[in-house]
Amino acid sequence: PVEIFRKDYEPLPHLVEKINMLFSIEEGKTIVTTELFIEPNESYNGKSRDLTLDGDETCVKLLALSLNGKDLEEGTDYTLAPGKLILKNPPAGAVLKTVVEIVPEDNTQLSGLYKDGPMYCTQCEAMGFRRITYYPDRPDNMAVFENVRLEADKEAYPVLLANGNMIDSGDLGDGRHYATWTDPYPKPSYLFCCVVGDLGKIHDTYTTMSGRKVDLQVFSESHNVHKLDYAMESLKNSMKWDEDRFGLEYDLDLYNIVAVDSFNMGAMENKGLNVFNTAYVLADKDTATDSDFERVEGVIGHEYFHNWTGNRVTCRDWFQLTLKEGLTVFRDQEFSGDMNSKAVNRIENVRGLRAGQFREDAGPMSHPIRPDSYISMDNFYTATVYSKGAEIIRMYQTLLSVEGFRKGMDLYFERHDGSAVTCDDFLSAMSDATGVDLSQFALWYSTNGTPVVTYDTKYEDGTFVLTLTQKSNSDKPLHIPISVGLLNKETGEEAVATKVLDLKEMTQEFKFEGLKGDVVPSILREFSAPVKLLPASGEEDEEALAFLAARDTDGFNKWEAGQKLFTSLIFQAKDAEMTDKTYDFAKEAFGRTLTDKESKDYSILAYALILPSEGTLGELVDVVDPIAIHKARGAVKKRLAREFATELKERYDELTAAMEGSEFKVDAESIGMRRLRNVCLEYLCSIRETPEEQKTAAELAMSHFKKASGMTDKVAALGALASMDGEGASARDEALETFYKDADGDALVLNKWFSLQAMADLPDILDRVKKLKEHPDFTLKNPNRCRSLIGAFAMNTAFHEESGAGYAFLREILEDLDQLNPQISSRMAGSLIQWKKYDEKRGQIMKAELQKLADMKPISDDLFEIVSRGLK
Ligand code: HT7
Ligand code: ZN
Repeated sequence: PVEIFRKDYEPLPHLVEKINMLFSIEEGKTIVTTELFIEPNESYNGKSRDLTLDGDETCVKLLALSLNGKDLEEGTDYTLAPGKLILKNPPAGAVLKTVVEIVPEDNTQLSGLYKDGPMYCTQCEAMGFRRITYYPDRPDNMAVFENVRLEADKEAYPVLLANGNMIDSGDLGDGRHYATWTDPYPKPSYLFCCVVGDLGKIHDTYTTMSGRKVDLQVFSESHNVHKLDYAMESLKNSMKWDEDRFGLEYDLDLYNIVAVDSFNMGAMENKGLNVFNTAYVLADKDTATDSDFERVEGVIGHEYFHNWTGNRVTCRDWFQLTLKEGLTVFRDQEFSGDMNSKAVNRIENVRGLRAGQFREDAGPMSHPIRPDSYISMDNFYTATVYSKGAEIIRMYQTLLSVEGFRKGMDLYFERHDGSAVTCDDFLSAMSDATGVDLSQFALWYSTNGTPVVTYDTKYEDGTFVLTLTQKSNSDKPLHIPISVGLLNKETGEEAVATKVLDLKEMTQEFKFEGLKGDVVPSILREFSAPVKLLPASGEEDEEALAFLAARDTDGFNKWEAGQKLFTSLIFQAKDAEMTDKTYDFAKEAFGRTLTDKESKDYSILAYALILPSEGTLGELVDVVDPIAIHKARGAVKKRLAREFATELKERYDELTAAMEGSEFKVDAESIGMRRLRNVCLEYLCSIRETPEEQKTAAELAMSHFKKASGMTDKVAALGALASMDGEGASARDEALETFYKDADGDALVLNKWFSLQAMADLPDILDRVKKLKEHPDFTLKNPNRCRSLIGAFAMNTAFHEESGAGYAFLREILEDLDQLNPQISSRMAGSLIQWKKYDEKRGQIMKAELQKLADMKPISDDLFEIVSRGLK
């Protein structure tokens, strides 16, 4: 495997400025013919004039090659090497014609052109185009795809789609037909797409802010067409939002989305032809949970927003990935916040960041948002590039204000529309548009790891002094925006409204004068920077946390204070025993939230009752004992459940009554009510010590299951039932069977059925998962199915069972999976690489399994990179 370095970037000596393509699709064989119009690249000042075309010879068979009508000779005119074709010194105005053969039916990697059920479709990001034909498959070659002609059997594949607009179509005789597409916007090969299949669709239109009518179509297999309406609604909302917030208008006459069952990631922003994993586009109340609906809205927005941040302005090279991904995640987060609740959205995003990105940044895959090297770029579509990248963009907005940020965005598009640029170009636009010096801020792009900010406080005679100290992997201090508000200790009133402090030194003092009395600081409001905030003393002031959990006016920090109290309590439960003092604070916060009848923000109440996840807790200690954390969290959960059993049931019943008879809706209030009621259910079902209690819990969950008004409640009930044993075992088995039957083969519902079982808290879970792996509905070939069973099991505490049987099981799966789909095997291997975080015995077993994978022959570059980093 070859490691590629950011520092080695060189422009291409020639650019393909225009391309024509012909796909002749037949069962078992597709012939791809291309014409590349090649010109010298003026920005190139290197020595070699040869042009390297990327091509994966393991799946692309070269049939013919000619330049300006003349057949080329291997050795004289070009050379072939693994992964490339080197064309000797092409003249200006050269037209290179290539003919290749590929077999999409054999493509299990789901990169390039592949077959999935009744359709052929492409996935080209990051380097899939080279699995279709020979081409400079890198983002700085932006070309006009002028004619893309698709030919296939008319009856089997009536729908022929590619980027842009269709300009011609017709019959070829002999039962075949064709369509020709053109895309006027120059684009890199990773944004190319075609889909050929038997699909149903829904159609709508959107009139843009300048009055242009755009046709919108969403395609899926015919039996799923009734689940496409929410995606269409979300698409129209996204289009309007981008106009209102950023003045960005859609630029083609047609916007197509296609739902695909087998897909490596969530979705893909191909110009004018997005491809979506069915899990992120199909949604109706009987098959999708509220979280699924939220995800559909977010991902539809995300891919749409890429049209400007990613497509119109793209990345110069793959090291700049966060330029488009961090920015677009930030945009989709802002969109979701505006569509629903800002505070809920922030809490959800930070929970995700801590569980995923903080963990990644503390392990062997830690890298800056702009990495310095890679072996397989697919491994760098990470939580760091995406979620931490979005936090960096959010910090620009916090530092420059919403208006300043908008000015920066406007300048960015003014300068770079139609080109492939770097993160430095983005920073310069932000800085030049606002006059703010961001040179120190640039360090965020090159610093890995999660910075720690410690705080110390002092109050004297009306002056409050806040001392902040930062520690990170950078030698020089980072520029960190810290949003702070002060609350009067006596009255709880806001003594100082939220203010952004520029932490630019290693240690810095901030004074607040003229106060009328002592204050409680609310620091890092709205989570203004992706850092860990800790008291300098090492001891959390629990009184202050209890105060903030009750009275903070910042929704995020109010929630955060409660989480910190729960965290203290869980660690006390783990190490020795819960202290009365901490328990009382946590109890007060829990009770107040549970009985808060004023707030209609039910989602916020629900999140305030949920204990920090085991993953987040694991991040706070040097050595993780997953079983001990699981037990301690469970102990706190059960104690609170018993303490508040009456109130929990009251709240549960109240919400049931309030929801009864009302129409099913997917709006913030209805989602919040379901969320809160399901949290109450979860606590109530955790009381299962005695056979009597087991019966009561099973009855409650079973009735919840049977009366469920949609998939959200069904999943909540089955989630509780799946872990029941003893007197609850028969209810568990009955519910699982009913759920399976009701699914009636629906792929996304079956995924839930697999994952709920894989995540259950039962003693024999590994045996159950092994049995499920042999289930006729299980296959390693479908990434969603694979994630739903194997991925979900790797998140279960049982995965870490002391004998190491869980680790061995995963390794065996990875051995098979790597032969089929390296992108998925390398992602799943992420569960083994954190071995240093665990106790000696566990860590050594994990490491030994990693070593077995490293010794495997053959091994994909993707898996090799993860495993070898993991072993270091
Ligand atoms: N830009 C898309 C990334 C993506 C991808 C990357 C590698 C392999 C397969 C992939 N499918 C989609 C998704 C996005 O961020 O919008
Ligand atoms: Zn993206």
